[in-house]
Amino acid sequence: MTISNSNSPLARREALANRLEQLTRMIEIRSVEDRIQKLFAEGHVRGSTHLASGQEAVSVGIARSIDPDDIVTCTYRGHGHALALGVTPAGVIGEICGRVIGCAGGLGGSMHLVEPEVGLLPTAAIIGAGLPIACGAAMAARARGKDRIAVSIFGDGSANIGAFHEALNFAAIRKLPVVFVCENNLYGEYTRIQLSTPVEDIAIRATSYNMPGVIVDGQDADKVAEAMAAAVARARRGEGPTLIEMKTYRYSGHSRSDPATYRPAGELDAWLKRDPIDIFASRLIEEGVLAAGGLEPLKAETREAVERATAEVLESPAPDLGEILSHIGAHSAGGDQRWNFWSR
Ligand SMILES: Cc1ncc(C[n+]2csc(CCOP(=O)(O)OP(=O)(O)O)c2C)c(N)n1
Ligand SMILES: [Mg+2]
Repeated sequence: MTISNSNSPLARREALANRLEQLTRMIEIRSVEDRIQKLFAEGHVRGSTHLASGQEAVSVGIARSIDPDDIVTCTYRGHGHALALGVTPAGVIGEICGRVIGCAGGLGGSMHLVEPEVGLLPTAAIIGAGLPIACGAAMAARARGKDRIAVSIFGDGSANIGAFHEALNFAAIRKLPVVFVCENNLYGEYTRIQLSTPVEDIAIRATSYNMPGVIVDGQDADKVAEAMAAAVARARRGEGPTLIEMKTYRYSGHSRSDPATYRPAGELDAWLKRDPIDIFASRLIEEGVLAAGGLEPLKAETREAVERATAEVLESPAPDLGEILSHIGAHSAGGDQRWNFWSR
């Protein structure tokens, strides 16, 4: 039995030190994404949503390598990162369904997940936006004499945005404690990487900014964590940023309206053979942490927990319209200090 069902983001984060919990969290992420897809079909979700099934090892590998006090920025494809960092399934599903139980009280929606307790800044729809913000968070930490680092997670397409280049340049010049993590899933919206990007490996761009550029098998949570540990240690030593490229793949289309018919035949099947949950489960069986045949019961147990969270969400009301103006500024009189990241 694991403690994934805890309602405390911090407790859920700390639980990730445990190998079985790491596997459970990857399964939880997959189950939540599957449930969100179904909630869409059932008409419970407004707008769009961007699933990251297939990329679970990146989320869990990162979350287990950093402290809850560190700061993370990511994008609309951030449900998995939020769960890995500690946001509860009800917090994520509730936010996507626009219910008060959601991690932003139902006001943010799918692309604006947030949890100050575990350092998750509000996720952003504007690609590349999180990179300079991570630099700012790192500068703030340094100015306050804190040991905190910032991690910015973004996609391969975002590596063609000006903010990517400005942020890497600035972080290198100032030796900022930032880890730039590019999730290279081969596509930016409906465009294959070769049609938008003249290099095969995003990591090579680190050379221009005189920082280490590392290519990692993003389907293997241990390899993700190993690369993260080196980059995090370098950042904490004051030696500056690292660019890590995670080679990974999203099983679904860009967003829920995209059937991904632009993918070459056989590509999805080839990636499914290197499924991050299967890879990690096999390793845990080898290590004796998981019983042979233990994966399916764990999946069933986790799916049930996600189902219970979904039921809780569907019982939760939508926020009052008047709430829209309630979190405009943490610094304003009566502002809710829970959202004031900068006082940390
Ligand atoms: C500044 C900006 N330009 C364009 C868009 C439209 N847009 C949304 S997602 C996307 C592709 C991003 O691809 P990638 O960075 O590889 O991330 P992925 O969706 O694969 O995780 C684009 C161009 C945007 N959101 N922001
Ligand atoms: Mg991409």
